[in-house]
Amino acid sequence: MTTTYTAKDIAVLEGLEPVRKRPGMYIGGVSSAGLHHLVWEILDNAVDEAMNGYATEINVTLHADGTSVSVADNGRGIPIDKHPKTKRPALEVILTTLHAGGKFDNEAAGGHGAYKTAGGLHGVGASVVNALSKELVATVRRDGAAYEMRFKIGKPVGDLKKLGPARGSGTTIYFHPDPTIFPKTEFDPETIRERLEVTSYLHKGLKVTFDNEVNKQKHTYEHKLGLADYLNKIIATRSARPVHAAPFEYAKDNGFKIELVLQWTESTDEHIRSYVNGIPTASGGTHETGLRSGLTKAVRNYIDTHSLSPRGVTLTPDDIREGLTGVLSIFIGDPQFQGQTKDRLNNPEVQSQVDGAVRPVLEHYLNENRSIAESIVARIILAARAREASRAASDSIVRKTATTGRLNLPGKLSDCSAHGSRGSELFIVEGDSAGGSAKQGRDRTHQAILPLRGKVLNAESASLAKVLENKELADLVTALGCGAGKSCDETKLRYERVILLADADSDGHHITTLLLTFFYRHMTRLIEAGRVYIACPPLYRIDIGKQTHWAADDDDKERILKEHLKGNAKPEITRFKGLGEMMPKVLWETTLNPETRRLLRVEIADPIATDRVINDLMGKDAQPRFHFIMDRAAEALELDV
Ligand code: 1YM
Repeated sequence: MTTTYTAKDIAVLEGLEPVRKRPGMYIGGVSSAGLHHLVWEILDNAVDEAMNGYATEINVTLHADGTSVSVADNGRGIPIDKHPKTKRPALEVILTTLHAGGKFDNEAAGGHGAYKTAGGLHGVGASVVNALSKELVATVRRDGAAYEMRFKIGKPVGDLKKLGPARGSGTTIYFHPDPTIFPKTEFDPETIRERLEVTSYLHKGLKVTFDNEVNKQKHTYEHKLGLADYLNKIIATRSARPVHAAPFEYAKDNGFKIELVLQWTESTDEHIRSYVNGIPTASGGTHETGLRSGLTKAVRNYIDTHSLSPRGVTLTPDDIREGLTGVLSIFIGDPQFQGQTKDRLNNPEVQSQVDGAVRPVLEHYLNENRSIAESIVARIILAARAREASRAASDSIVRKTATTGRLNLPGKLSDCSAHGSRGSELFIVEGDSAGGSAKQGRDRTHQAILPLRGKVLNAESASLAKVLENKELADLVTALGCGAGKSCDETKLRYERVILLADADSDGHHITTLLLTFFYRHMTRLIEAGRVYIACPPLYRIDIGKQTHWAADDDDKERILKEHLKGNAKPEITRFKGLGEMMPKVLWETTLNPETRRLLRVEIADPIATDRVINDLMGKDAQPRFHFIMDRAAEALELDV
C-alpha cells in the first residue's frame, strides 16, 4: 500500500491565515482540550508512520516550562526534497499549507477527518499546529544527515538548514503554542500520559515514552499483546474477577479494521472502552451499538441452540452484558463525530459492519470453547436472578410507600409541607445531633431533613437487593419515592433537590463519598438530571471586629484572614467540631438559606474517569481508599456551583 513519496505529490493549497482567524474550526476550540489537540495532531502523524510500518518508537517530551512539547518518531523522516513548482522543501510545504480533503474541512459539520493511513492524508494536521504555535522547530534525520527548519506563528524563520551528519532516520517536532491564541498554555501531564499509554495499547509492539521534564518523571509503554494487555489492566484496576480465564479476542483488517477483546467478570457493571482511529469515543456511538447488538445476538443464539435458558427467568440484553469488560478499536476512512465533546461516532454504516463482524465469530468461539461458554452463561443467569431479586426488593419499598394512599415514610424523616413542589429540598444529614440543629434551623415549608444513623453501606460492588437490606439506604430510597436501580424514575422524586449535608471534616467527606457512590451506582438518573447536591457547611467562624466570616476549609480561612485582617485587629476563630455544635440559626444562615448558602451540584464529567475514581475510592483495597478521599474528593465527581 505504501508508495514512495516525492515532493510533487503535495498540492499547494492555502495559507494558514484562516487557522489563526478561526482556530476553533480546526481544533475544536482554544480551551485546554484544543490545546491538547495540538499534541494529538503531531502524535497522530508519528503513529501513522508506525502503522505504515516505518517507525517503532515514539517519544513525547513535555518541556520544563510545561507549555511546550516535542514529539519524535524513528520513521523515514518527513521528506525534505524541493517541490518542483514552488522550489520549497516538502517539509516547509507540509508545515505551511492547509491541505484540502484533510482532517479539518469537515470539522464544522462535526467531522474529525479521515483515517489518514487509509486515505493517504499523512501529515495534514501539522500545519495547523504550526499556525497556532509561537515557535515550532522541525528536525528531520534522513539519508545520513540531520536537517532543521524553524517557524514562528506558522511562518518560516530562515531556510532549511543542514545540521550535519546523523545516524538513522526520523522526525522530531518541537512546538510552543501561541499564548495570544490559547488563554491557558499549560499542558496537563496526566492527560498526555494517559493518551500515550492508551496509544501503546492500541498499537501493539509500538514503544511509546513520555518524558515529563516538569516533574522529571519518565514513562515507557510497550505492549506486545496490545488490547489483550489493555483489558488485563482494566480488569486489574477495577478489581473485577474474570469469570473465564482467556478473553475473547478478535482482529480483522480488510479495508475495515477492527480489533476487539472481551471478558465477562463478576463486577455488576458493563465496562466497554471504544476507540475510532485511536481517538477515544467515551460516549460510544454506532460502533458500540453494533458491538452490543452483535454480541447479544451471538450469546442468545448460543443459549437458545443449546437450550440453556432457565425456566421462569427471561434474559435481557442487560443481563447478557452484565460484568462484561472490553475494548473495541476500529479504523475507518471518514469518521463523523458527534456530541458536544465530539466523542460519539455517528457513521451509520459502521453499526452493521461491527455487528456483522462480531456476531458470527463470537458465536463460533462459544461453540468451540464450551467450558468458557458455560461460565459466561452461568454469569448471565446469575445477573438475571439478581435483577429479579433487586426489582422485587425495590418494588416492595415503592409498594409500601404507595399502599393506603398515605405515604409510609421513615419515622425519622422530618418532611417539609411543600414536598413535591418547586423549591422543595431533602437534606440528608449525618447523625442525630446534626439532624436536630438542621430540623430547628430549616425552612419547614420547603426543607425536609433525613438524619442517617451509623455507617452507610459501601454500595460500590453490592447488588441493589443487598444495598436495600441496609436500613439507612432503604429509608433514603423510601423518602425519595422514585425507586432505585433500573426502575429509578426521577420524575417521581419527592423533592426538587437532594442535598448531602455532612461535617466539613474527613469523616464527613467519607460519608459524602459513600452516599455519592450509592447515588452513582443505583440512582444514576438523579445525578444525570442534576438533582443531587452537596451542601458546604463552614468549618470556621472568624470574627474580625464587628464582622463575621465563614470559612469552608483551611485555605478559605487563610484567604479570609489575608483579605480582611487589617492593622493590629485580632481575629476570633472558632472551629466547628461538627454540624451538631452549630446553633440552628447559624446553620440556617451559612448552609441552609438559599439566599446565602453555597451548593455544589454533582455532575458526572467523564463516565470512564468517574467510574475509575469511584472504583479506586470504594473498591476492595481499603488502605489507599481513605487517603484518596482526603486528596481527591473534589476530583471524584465534577462539582459545579
Ligand atoms: C513527530 C511527527 O510527522 N512523522 C512522519 C511524517 C511523514 C513521514 C514520515 C513520511 C511520509 C511519507 C513518506 C508518505 C509525513 N509525510 C508527509 C508527506 N512525526 C511525523 N514520518 N516519507 C515520510 O506518506 O509517503 C506528511 S507527514 F506529505 F510527505 F507525505
